[in-house]
Amino acid sequence: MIKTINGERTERTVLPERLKEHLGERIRIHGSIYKIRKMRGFAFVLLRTARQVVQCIYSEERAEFSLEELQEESCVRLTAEVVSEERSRTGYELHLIQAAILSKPEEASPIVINNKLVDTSLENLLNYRPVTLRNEKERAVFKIQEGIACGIRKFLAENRFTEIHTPKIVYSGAEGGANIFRINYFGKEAYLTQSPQFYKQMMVGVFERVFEIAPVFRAEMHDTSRHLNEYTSVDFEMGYIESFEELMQTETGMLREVMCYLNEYYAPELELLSVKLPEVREIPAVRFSEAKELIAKEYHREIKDYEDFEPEEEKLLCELIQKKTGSEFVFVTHYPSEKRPFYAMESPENRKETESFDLLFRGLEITTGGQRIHTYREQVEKMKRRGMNAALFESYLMAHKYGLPPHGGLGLGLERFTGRLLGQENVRRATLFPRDTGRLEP
Ligand code: AMO
Repeated sequence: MIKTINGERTERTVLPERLKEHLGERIRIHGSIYKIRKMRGFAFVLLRTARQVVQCIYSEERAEFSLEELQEESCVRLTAEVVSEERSRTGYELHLIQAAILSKPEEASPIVINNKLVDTSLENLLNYRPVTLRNEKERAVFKIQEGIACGIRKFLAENRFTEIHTPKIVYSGAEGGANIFRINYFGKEAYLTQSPQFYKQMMVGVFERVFEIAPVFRAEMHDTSRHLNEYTSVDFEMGYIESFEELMQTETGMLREVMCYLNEYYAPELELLSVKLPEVREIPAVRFSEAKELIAKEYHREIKDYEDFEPEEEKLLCELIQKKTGSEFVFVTHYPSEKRPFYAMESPENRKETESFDLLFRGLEITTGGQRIHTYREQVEKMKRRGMNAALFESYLMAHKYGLPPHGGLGLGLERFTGRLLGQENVRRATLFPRDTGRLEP
């Protein structure tokens, strides 16, 4: 390989996605040996490349090396001829000529990773993540997750949002509750951020519309199928809104774009995982109090908690809305003030409710959002009513004190959304290296 002065690489190695353009040619390609299947007189050798598994044929007549030199999970650079083959998934296959072995594994993988599915417990799947993720279907989950994030970025950039990067070590929690990680910051108490809430609001005063896709931390004490201790939060915040419904409209547009983006650029992974993407048309909206009553009436359930949903109620509501409207998404609006953080704007017509919403998708909350209080006086008063010491939040309240437009935003859990989209029950399956109460490795 020769590197030219302007940094372009000149080499004969062909990218796997361009193999089709080289039918009949002798090429070089690199990857890992995924699977060797010996047949009578020849062998199928599957080469795992960055995105696809390429079918190769080893035959003694053609190859200038012995099949014994190849080992599963060896990294290799192969020389081969690209031959048209209808029976192969890609429409071609590689006839092997030479193989340079770049590395060999010390041991065989403790878990079989080269079958269609990794047939093991969730525990093992996560314990051996660096290898189990090499399975074609396992890694496709995270390719799709990449596609979701790219679709979101594309939509937000096109709608004049500025991408920002806010600190993860913070002086205070934004979301309330006990689920905050404390850290020792040079002798001072500090925290890992629960959300970029304060900073995205401050940045509305700077850029008007901002977004961030970044990790946040929640010291959840219980192990559930939907809680992680570290997750990726997709946050946006927009200024000069006239009502919180604008936020819901923006999220609807964003989800529509994500589906288009996945369809356009991630078809191989969608097919591999047999994913049926939901149609995003108008998303129905129902007030929280009405939703509670609706579920109680339709399913003959007693309302135990008037302030929040039980997980089962989220499932039932989604089922009901889908039956009535065909939508797999539903916005629930006007959550009780009691349950929303101090920055939530109360509804002018009923101060016990907030100008806020959640988005539920296939039985699970994936987003929380709403309009915020934007005046200093109102925000400080609400903090006082809640028994908070506003003086401790002066650096946040500086934004309000020196003028902020009416604004609001939302936070979407990337892993929850990915998991629901792919029909997974446990959010850990949509997390590369999950952190939960019992897991700090790998
Ligand atoms: P909230 O705390 O509701 O709101 O979080 C927003 C979204 O983040 C996801 N989520 C989680 N995902 C995995 N594990 C967890 N432990 C976890 N906790 C939350 C959910 C949830 O809907 N600042 C507000 C957002 C805003 O108003 O802009 C916030 O963080 O999908």
